[in-house]
Amino acid sequence: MSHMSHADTSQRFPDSFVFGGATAAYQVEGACQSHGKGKVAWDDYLAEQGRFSPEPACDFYNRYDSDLELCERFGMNGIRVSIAWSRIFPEGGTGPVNEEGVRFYHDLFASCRAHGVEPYVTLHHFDSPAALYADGDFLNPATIDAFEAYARYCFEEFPEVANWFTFNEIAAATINRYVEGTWPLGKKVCLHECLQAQHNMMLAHARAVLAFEECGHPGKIGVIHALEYKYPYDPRSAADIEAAANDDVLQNRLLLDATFRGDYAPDTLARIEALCAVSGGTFRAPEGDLAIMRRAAQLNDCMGINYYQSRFLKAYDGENDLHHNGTGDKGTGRWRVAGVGERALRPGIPTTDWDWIIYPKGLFDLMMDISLRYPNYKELLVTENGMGRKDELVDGAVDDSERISYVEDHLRWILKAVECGVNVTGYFMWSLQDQFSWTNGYNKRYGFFYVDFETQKRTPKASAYWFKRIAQTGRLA
Ligand code: BGP
Repeated sequence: MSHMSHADTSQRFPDSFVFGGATAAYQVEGACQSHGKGKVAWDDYLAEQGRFSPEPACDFYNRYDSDLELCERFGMNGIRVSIAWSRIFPEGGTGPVNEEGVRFYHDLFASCRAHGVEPYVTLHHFDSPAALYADGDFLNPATIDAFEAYARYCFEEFPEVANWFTFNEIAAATINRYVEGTWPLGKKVCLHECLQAQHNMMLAHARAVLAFEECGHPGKIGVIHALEYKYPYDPRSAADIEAAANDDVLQNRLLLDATFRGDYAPDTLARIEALCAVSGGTFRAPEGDLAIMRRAAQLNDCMGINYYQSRFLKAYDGENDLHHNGTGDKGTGRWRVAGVGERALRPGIPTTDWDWIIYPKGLFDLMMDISLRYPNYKELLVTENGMGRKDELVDGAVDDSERISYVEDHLRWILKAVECGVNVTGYFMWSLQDQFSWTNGYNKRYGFFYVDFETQKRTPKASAYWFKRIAQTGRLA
């Protein structure tokens, strides 16, 4: 299913293609509440849960230079990092600046340069400052203002960064918080707050894009979306087709319309309103917001796709039934929301231990869909893709051939999209090194580099050696 014909294996990625690994500040840095950093909502939430600590994660705050050296040794020419907003503005908003935090990022970017690894920098990766988060986060217009000010500060302070992303995964940030309730201050099945927060974050993105333009920053800017292709479980069932369309709007369509159109197509808007009504709320997208978003839609330079899985949807009208598999006990996850749909597994399509459906063709289908529906898109990057595993270090080595197959299959479908004319310019595996996972802690490993969290020793996995050859030759085989 996922393998191309043999003829395709001779294909090359374009010379300028970026091959790298991805990180996020909170998942790698450690130093969560030291060196002047302000709190984020996760700090107290995780402490209360007592399951696992984000401190020191993989200690990137102190070890970034040796990790970048590893990138260089393994042929990577790019890295995704994020700036922790509360390391720059500990109180959130536009309060006093933490100079030590600013220096840290200058040093990090200088180290990237020294190792020939281009930094792709995200301004917000699930880590709004705690005070703003508690005050409604992006449902509160004050956070939108604060985000614009923070973005503007970074564009001016870090001219050495050429590639910017505003947000990482607005869908995850809102669905996990307002629908699944698995993130701090979580609520269950509050669809109207979920979709309103998505709109407000896209307005904040748009305002940051306009600020970028105003600053005359010579680099590129875009946003990163976590996309999943939504297939009807039974393509002949009108009810399943409806469920797939609902989940598509919830996860992808609001955000893609906002990104590339700057407003909502009539059928998107109708479905947003219907979903909001499911939880008894309404949706507000005033003309003033849309005017800003329409201007920004023409200024985005690129968009990142984080792709892990796709979904097969069945119609569902029973009791809401959500269970997040955050332990790796295969078969325990459930996602059934009345009036939206049920995310079902299909026999014959493999899943990870965390019940993530492995379906590489979905990435191709998404890229084709974007290029056809939004012909004004300029450039796509795969900013995350990878496989969570319970990797084990055996005799000083990690055999993760399963991960190699996963990545290889996805890279083949990316090449196929390139062959069909889609402009894809980079691939970042999630993740560079093993790191902290928001709701799974440390037994779900994703990295090229195995991390012993006691000693912080890094060991390249089989996938790192395999990827090195691809990064160096631009060829899959
Ligand atoms: C994406 C996030 C990452 C990362 C990854 C894996 O949604 O951008 O931050 O965590 O998914 O997810 P998880 O750690 O839940 O397995």
